[in-house]
Amino acid sequence: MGKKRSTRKLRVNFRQNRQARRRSDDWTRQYRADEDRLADSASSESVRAKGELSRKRTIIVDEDDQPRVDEALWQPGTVTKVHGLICYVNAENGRPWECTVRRVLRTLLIQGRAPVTVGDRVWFSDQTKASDGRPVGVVERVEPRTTSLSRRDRRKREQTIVANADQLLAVVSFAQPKLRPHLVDRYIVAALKGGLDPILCFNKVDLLAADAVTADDDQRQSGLSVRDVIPVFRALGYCCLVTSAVAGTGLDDLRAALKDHMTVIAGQSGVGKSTLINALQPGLNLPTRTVSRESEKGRHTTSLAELLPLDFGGYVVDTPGIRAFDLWSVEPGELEAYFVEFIPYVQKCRFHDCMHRNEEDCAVIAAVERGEISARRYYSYLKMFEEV
Ligand SMILES: Nc1nc2c(ncn2[C@@H]2O[C@H](COP(=O)(O)OP(=O)(O)OP(=O)(O)O)[C@@H](O)[C@H]2O)c(=O)[nH]1
Ligand SMILES: [Mg+2]
Ligand SMILES: [Zn+2]
Repeated sequence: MGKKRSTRKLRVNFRQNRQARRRSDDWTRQYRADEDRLADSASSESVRAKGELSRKRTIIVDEDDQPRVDEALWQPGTVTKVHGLICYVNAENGRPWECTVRRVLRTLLIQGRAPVTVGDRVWFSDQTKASDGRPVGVVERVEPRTTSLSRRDRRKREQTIVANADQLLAVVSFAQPKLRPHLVDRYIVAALKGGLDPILCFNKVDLLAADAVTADDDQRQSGLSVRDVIPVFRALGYCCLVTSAVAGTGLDDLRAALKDHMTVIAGQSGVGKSTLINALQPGLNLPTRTVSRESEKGRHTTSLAELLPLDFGGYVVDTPGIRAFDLWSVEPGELEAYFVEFIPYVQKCRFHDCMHRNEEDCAVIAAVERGEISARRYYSYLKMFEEV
């Protein structure tokens, strides 16, 4: 047993919400109806009626502001998928459970702007009795995250796509869709910001025949060809894998990079993320884009992020392609720290708060002019700077 954790009482505003949810299936609805009754009788929670619309509840929390672990009644697990109100949780023995999140916890998490997400380590209670023997449960507590890969969603709020992964595999393709190195730069920033190690995967190398590849705007601007892109990233110290999921190229290196890690696989729709995972572990049979779906423009083949165990060790999270990965909570002044090649120069700028855009005596700009920093990377920095 670990050290005894200090606890305190927390009052949580608890909104009344009795409408049936269409997205949840029957047992969820049944459970919701029972939840208030269960919670009212639980010793750690007390309910005080406060009119029709809202009331408060007192719960015991520890220093993480989370309900105290009850090892007698709860078991630990990892969230593999979230679909509406349902979280799919793998118990430590690998058994899958369908869980809802206890309402008071959901309220806490929403207040902290961190709803349960894929990769979260949780504690859940067994509610199988209430469901004719199906393994269903209720998430009672979420452990603090070690890392989080987040983006800014359409409502300009943080959306954590995956928690607790230790690396991000940023997948781009040489063609179909065409190579967009700027996206790679963006994924690197998001990974470093969230505490993940970036790995770069350049897929569909089989299409890298002379004229199958067309230059991207970024490349035209800086006069670089597709073949020049990878050496720049390699020189920065990033692991670059060159693969073909259909021809089997580079798969051993990819397997070695993923083994015993928890890796998020991110990249535009259609670059071949799911096809790559299937090539590494054929039994998974993840859906991939087929010719008949080719015409459905803008449609993603993978629609929900999902955590998948790998037989050779480790986990991957397949994610739906995101067209523009909008950075979340990166401050303009913080951005330079995520461009590793800028770091030796930033202290040599004349102004200590130099943003390396048009300031006088900027050492970063001088380094770009001397060719010591890739002009393409520098344009990427400017583009991201305008956004954040
Ligand atoms: N030529 C070639 N085609 C590939 C390769 N990898 C994947 N594809 C094809 O690219 C298309 C898209 O692959 P998916 O695996 O569905 O792409 P995805 O990145 O998972 O896409 P979303 O799930 O929509 O985000 C499919 O038709 C694949 O067969 C490759 O290495 N070479
Ligand atoms: Mg996919
Ligand atoms: Zn500068």
